[in-house]
Amino acid sequence: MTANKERIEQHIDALKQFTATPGQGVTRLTYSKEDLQARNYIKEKMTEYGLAVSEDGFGNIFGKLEGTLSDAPSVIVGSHFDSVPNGGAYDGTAGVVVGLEVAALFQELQLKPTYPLEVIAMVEEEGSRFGGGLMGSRGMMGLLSEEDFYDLADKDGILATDAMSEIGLDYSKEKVRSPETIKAFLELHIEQGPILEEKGIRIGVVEAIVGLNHLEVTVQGRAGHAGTTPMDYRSDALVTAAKLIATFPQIAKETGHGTVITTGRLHVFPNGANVIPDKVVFSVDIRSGKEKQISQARQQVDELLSAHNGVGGITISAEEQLFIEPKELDTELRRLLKEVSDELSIPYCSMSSGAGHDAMVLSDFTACGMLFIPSKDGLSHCPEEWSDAGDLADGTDVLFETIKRLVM
Ligand code: HGY
Ligand code: MN
Ligand code: MN
Repeated sequence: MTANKERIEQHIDALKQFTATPGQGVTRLTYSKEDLQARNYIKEKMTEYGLAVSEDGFGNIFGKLEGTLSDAPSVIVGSHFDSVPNGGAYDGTAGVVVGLEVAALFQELQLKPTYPLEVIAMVEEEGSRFGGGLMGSRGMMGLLSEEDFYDLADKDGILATDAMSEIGLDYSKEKVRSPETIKAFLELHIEQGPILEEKGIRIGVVEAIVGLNHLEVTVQGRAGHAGTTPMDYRSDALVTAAKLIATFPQIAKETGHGTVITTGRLHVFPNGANVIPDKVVFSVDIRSGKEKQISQARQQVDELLSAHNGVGGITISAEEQLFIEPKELDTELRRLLKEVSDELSIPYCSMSSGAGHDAMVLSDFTACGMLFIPSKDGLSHCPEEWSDAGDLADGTDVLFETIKRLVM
């Protein structure tokens, strides 16, 4: 039985319509109108494929096919369905669509599993609205306390709980899932890099995922008139922020191959062309496959910030939003994914992930396996992000076969 490429394509095409920036990529922020549209579509398909649909207190969506074994742990397949601003149609969504396709194949073949099969669509993996990232999976595994969740607000001060109520979600529902209820988690994701395409290989079996450390830095200066304030009377927050950010590439280089540091988000206050910036808030995203390199880079960033703190009327503070060490994925699942790829004569290679994924959270609680499929030109987190539906179908076939062996 092979996956239905047309059905996969339909899901991708349908879901990419749910964007706040039509014509400029997919912007689907958590608990937004676009989230609700995608959520309703996913739940409708889950029902159509014979799954019992539920949502937890974070708004993660579950579609369950009961097994013959009562109270048995589930094999979960899926990914996240939120996006970065002006992102692509495949990041996260591809994994949810493949999960739906696996369920559709179980239905078509009238397979009754021994262990339950669950398809999952998680919220706020990107952290685009509420910061941090991996929120749905961290929350589900009890790593985000209820009070921290209730304090979460977006940059406009809208509470996550209010945003949930706005789209009809009930945040008082059960949030934490006990690890005993999960047998394994499998996620297909686009590679988001150039390796598979360059090698001409259609499947990547992920061995490990980089660790990451997210900070938010606030540089506080003093506002003033752009015309009347002499240069040596200024405490210009943006000039200092620019000096800090410009130093990061050097720090990354010094801490060794594979360390990357990115500032992707920056807000200037009050953001007037004729006003000396009073405050700048920016993100720092440090990653490496080696935990030691992350700590070294973080130490150097901290030293840089303190060297500029208190100089020329500027104060600097940093808040850590997330730290996750590098994760190795489950050995047995990696072996099984390779064995199945071989049996299906689908060429694969082993690789590690430079992107973070929900699997890195779940891997502390259950066996996790990940598959990559090629990204055209290695592009992702942009409207040009594209993957071939044929590769998605191949990935589905490997996942379907692997999951069958885990649940039957
Ligand atoms: O940032 C990441 O690596 C992922 O896209 N959230
Ligand atoms: Mn992403
Ligand atoms: Mn992703």
